[in-house]
Amino acid sequence: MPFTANRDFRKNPRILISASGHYYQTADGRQVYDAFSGLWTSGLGHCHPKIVEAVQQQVATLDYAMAFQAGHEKSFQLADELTAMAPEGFTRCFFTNSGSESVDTALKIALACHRARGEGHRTRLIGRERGYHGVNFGGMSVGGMSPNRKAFGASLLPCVDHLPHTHDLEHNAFTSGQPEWGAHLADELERLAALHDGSNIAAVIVEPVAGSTGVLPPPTGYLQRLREICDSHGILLIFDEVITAFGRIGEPFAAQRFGVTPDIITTAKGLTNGVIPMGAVLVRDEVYESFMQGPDHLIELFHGYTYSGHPVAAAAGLATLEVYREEDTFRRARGLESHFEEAIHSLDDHEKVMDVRNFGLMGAVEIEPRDGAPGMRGMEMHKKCFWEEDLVIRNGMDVLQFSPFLNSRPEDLSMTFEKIRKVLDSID
Ligand code: PXG
Ligand code: PLP
Repeated sequence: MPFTANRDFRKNPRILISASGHYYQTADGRQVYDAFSGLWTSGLGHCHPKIVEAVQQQVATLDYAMAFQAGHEKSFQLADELTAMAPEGFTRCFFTNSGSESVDTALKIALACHRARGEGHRTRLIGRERGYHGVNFGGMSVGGMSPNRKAFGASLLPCVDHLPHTHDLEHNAFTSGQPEWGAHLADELERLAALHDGSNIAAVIVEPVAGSTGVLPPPTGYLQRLREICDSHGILLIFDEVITAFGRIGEPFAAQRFGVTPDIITTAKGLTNGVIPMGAVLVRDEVYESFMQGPDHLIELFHGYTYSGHPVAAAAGLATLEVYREEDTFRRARGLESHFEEAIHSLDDHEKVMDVRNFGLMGAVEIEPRDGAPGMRGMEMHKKCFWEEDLVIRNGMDVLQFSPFLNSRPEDLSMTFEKIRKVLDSID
């Protein structure tokens, strides 16, 4: 199983057999509330009828279309609709099957773009400590989650540096929204540019709000500062929006929420509401145009997946974007933020809680690790919530994470944190 303690899971498996709206049904016949909306994937709720229908129709009409040297209309239509939602200047996209593939695709586009522009010396990639960019070799190399890198240290990409992360409990504990402290940490990029010479750096990749490592909102001014430094050295800025895109922070993309426009955006998850695996990499027109040279009959970008732009995934994507529009999902999500913030910060006073942080509809509660057993209390919280409170939450070690539905009922947000308090009270 992916990122799961397999032997422990076997002892008492948590099996889900169906889902509808905001609930899963378990193998032992219970309805459990999903406070993580899939794995940050299913903001509209599960089995949305419009998306289900679109998938059913598509699979019976065009199940697969040769992806290299042929195509089908829905992938072009989805590309148009997707780039139309993006910040101005984004005109093209490339389809993948996951966030990890989106990240590796984006890094390859950045390197190949510089080369096509005659700047092949730009080979360095810069990520950030506590960044998560998926599990493929490129994403793992720029990522900064140490357990994911531990076994593979000698085989990661060369020429990679990491900015420091911005998480600091001494300055920022219990912050609502963006912390005031920490924008200066972006200046580390200037230091790396001075060390290597900025002209050797291809790209910087960051999550606008780090998700997997426990919801780390960017300090005020931090992303703006990264953009300025990238501009001054000709470095491409990549926002990894696998979690933050599609309304998770109240706009189509985090780029719009923060008013900072990157050069490349990676997405997945919410693109199809999690229904069919699909990701996309969006690029600014200048990036695309860099490739459009040489003879017409030759391939411009040597990259692609058998399932890039898969017809069934494209149909799911089109239906998902339509539902976002019809149900005014992103505005509704924005409207839930203050209630979510209040509900999650109701735990600020709990003796086992070290930090509570939130941005948009992303939240984390960091609990005191048990002496000598880091991660144990977090895992027990997950299990107790599942078996005793009919509530699905996610834990990364001792950080509890919350990804409420974009169309949550306010009372369910309150209920979630009332249950968390109860379980925190009862746990060792
Ligand atoms: N980039 C970011 C920013 C992500 O959050 C990926 C890339 C990789 O996507 P795929 O589709 O290859 O998994 C992710 C995925 C969690 C959690 O609990 C987060 C992710 C996946 C599963 C669980 O925070 N993020
Ligand atoms: N391995 C082999 C032997 C292949 O033939 C292919 C694709 O044709 C791949 C890996 C890559 O698979 P995908 O395009 O699904 O990523």
